[in-house]
Amino acid sequence: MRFELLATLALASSALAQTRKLKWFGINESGAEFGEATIPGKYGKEYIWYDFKTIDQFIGQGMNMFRLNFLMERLTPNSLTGSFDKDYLGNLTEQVNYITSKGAYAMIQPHNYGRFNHAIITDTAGFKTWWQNVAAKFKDNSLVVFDTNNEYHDMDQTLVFNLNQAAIDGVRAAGATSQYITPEGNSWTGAWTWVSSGNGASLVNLKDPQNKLVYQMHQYLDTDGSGTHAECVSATIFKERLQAATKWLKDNKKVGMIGEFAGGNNAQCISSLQDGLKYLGENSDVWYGALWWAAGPWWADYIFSMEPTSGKAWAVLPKIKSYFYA
Ligand SMILES: *[C@@H]1O[C@H](CO)[C@@H](O)[C@H](O)[C@H]1NC(C)=O
Ligand SMILES: CC(=O)N[C@H]1CO[C@H](CO)[C@@H](O)[C@@H]1O
Repeated sequence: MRFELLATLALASSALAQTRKLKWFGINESGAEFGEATIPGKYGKEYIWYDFKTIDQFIGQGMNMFRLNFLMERLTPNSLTGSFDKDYLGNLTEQVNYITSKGAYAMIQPHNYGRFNHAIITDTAGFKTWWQNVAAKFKDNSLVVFDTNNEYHDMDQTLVFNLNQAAIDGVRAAGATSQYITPEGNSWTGAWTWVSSGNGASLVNLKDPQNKLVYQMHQYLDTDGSGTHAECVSATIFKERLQAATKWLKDNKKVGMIGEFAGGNNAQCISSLQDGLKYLGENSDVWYGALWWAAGPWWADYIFSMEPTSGKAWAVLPKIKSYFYA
């Protein structure tokens, strides 16, 4: 009996390790974009990269995707089409190589809100070149995912479309053909406003010759959806805020992912997180997965910090991780 039980448990845990319900389960690694008021800033003073040991800890918890936050101005300090800063590119590359050597996905994510040096990017040709140059460095690594930009907002919708299309065209022109690309929308790419904001009607027309677009949306559970409060509106708010976007994905035969989500470590938020993740799993034909916001060495006592093992949200992980598995 005892041995049978152990065998059953061993089977259950190996099944847990093998059968993913959602393709992607991961986290935002945040720190290399810190200190944005100081460009370029110094490594270890204004900004920081990510600790490989914590990446191992997350992989040990079943995560398989890391969204690597960084700043475009630090990667190409002079202009969109300028040369790379060797150290910053070296650090980014080292992170990508470490993560993908473990079999996990690394998302290259300029945390720029559609801006460069604080001005909205209007040079779509330059943006295409930026992406072509960046993608050329990673074109042979199929575990890399390219995120066109973090959270466009307060921008002309046609420009947001054009920047996403320029990024896709730049990545493919670099010969990076096997990788997924995640377009993001205007209005902070919110899932709850994906249709009402006009993102859906506009971005449905993006074209990728490789057909590997995964629309990236973000969703927080507080009253204003900003992710700045530990409290969640209700135990079902996550699912409710995903419904219109889910319908849009299905109606248009697209796939999406939640690139940022979080809630405080309290009973209502935990219920809501579980309910929303369950809903994503039930709709895994159109949802590829979800990434927690956030980890990184400098978050201190931030409400959503999942940094192992001192982060306030580290204790949330065991309560949500099973929802990523069948
Ligand atoms: C990372 O950046 C630091 C300083 O910014 C630099 O000294 C170091 O060589 C970089 N690492 C790599 C692998 O390029
Ligand atoms: C929702 C959230 O936590 N947003 C944060 C994203 O990261 C930047 C800095 O990297 C913060 O300023 C935001 O508050």
